[in-house]
Amino acid sequence: LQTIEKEVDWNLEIGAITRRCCEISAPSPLFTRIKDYPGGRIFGNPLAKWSRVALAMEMAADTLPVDIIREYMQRRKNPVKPVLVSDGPCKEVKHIGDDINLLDFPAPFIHHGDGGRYLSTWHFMVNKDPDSGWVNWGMYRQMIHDEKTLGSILIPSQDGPSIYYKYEARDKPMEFATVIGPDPISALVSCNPVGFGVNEVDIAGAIRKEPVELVQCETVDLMVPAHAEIIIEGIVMPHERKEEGPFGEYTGYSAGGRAPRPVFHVQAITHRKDPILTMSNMGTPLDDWDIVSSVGFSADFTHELQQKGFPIRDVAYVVPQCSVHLVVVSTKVPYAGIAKQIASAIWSTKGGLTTPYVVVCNDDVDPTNLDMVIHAITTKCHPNNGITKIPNTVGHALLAFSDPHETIHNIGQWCLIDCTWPTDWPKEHIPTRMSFEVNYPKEMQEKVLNNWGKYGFKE
Ligand SMILES: Cc1cc2nc3c(=O)[nH]c(=O)nc-3n(C[C@H](O)[C@H](O)[C@H](O)COP(=O)(O)O)c2cc1C
Ligand SMILES: [Mn+2]
Repeated sequence: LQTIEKEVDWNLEIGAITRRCCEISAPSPLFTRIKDYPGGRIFGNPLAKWSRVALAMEMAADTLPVDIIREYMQRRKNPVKPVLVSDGPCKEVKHIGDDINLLDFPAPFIHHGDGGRYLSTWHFMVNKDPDSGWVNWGMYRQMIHDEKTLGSILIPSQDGPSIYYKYEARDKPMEFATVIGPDPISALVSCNPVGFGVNEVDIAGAIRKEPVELVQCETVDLMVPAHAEIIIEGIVMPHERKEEGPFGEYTGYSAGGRAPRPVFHVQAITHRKDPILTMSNMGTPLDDWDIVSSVGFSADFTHELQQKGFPIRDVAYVVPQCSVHLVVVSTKVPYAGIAKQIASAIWSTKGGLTTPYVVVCNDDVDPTNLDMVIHAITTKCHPNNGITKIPNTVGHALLAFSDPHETIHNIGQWCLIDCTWPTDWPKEHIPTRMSFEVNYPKEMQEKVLNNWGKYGFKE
């Protein structure tokens, strides 16, 4: 943590500082003097480093990403129900009705070229399925339109948005609550594609090893974490749209363009005394998304593939270099076609919808080792037979490679990069890896290692 007492401008300066912090792996900044906002505070890049996730999970700060993911998977197996409380810090100050002004918060203008000031970039939206009463948590950016309304991109394949479109089909308004400054684990889980019908709050409880305390909202029939910094409550009307975007996105580009999108009407704001506005700065790696999606997607895909009985070794949503759009699975290959089967299983999950590239390797490849993965792709993937393209699948408006038509219609494109040796090749046709570990007899390896210093090498 780096407390910044020098006055900073909400207009681009906070954005530029938080972006640079991501890129040079600097401490998370806490801004305590913000131009035009006496007393206002902003906390940036909450989980943009692996050490912060480790600390949030009460593990040693230097825990390796692969061990964080394994621990996460382990804890995820035992969901912990929330407990309901009657009051909490998020209720210290209440603004209802005419007393609401979103511009009272120092929402930063984050990237040059953004469509406006984004108030919600480290938060989650709570909403309820009208059929089952199930409640979803999901992090979806929110831009300030004016004192009392926000705008957001509601991508239909996402859980929270799909609920909105159900209300809209019935011509009904939808209640929402935005939770800004939740505990770090609840924020992380709200970014994970846990799937429709699964309670993010129970998974957050599992990872925290302690239930989340929930408190009733003032004006909508929803519960929110009692310890959050700021709660925004209101409704989204059916069919109403207002121009929103673009926004500097997780893909590392400005994305989504400016388009008519749903409008969030605010009815109440409650917050702590002197609340801290939390924010992330999406852009080129690493940022908070790279970390939280590495943890969440890797865990979800592993869970899915293990459930289906695939003989996998490890799954990495490209940990820890940058986790956008590519998953690597290393597996045993007991029969022909397993790579296609694994890719199909991944694409059938919620997270698979935003994972256009699936790389499948034999189990001698450590999927968290990018050098090995690139070596496998360039040497083992047959440029003609090894690549399977699935055209015109599910996509969304933020994918940088999409053409204009695909962007508007949420059309995706998927690609399997199969780096496993074909099972129908004669054994003698399969090349042997020429590496110290694989190629040389064990005795020779030991001899060389034992004599390493004697040869004159320092390391
Ligand atoms: C800072 C940040 C902003 C995000 N904004 C959006 C967004 O505007 N729209 C969206 O569909 N997903 C967004 N995401 C990704 C979702 O949080 C993620 O896909 C999550 O799985 C959604 O929850 P759901 O699976 O319950 O729909 C964002 C993630 C982060 C970290
Ligand atoms: Mn969900």
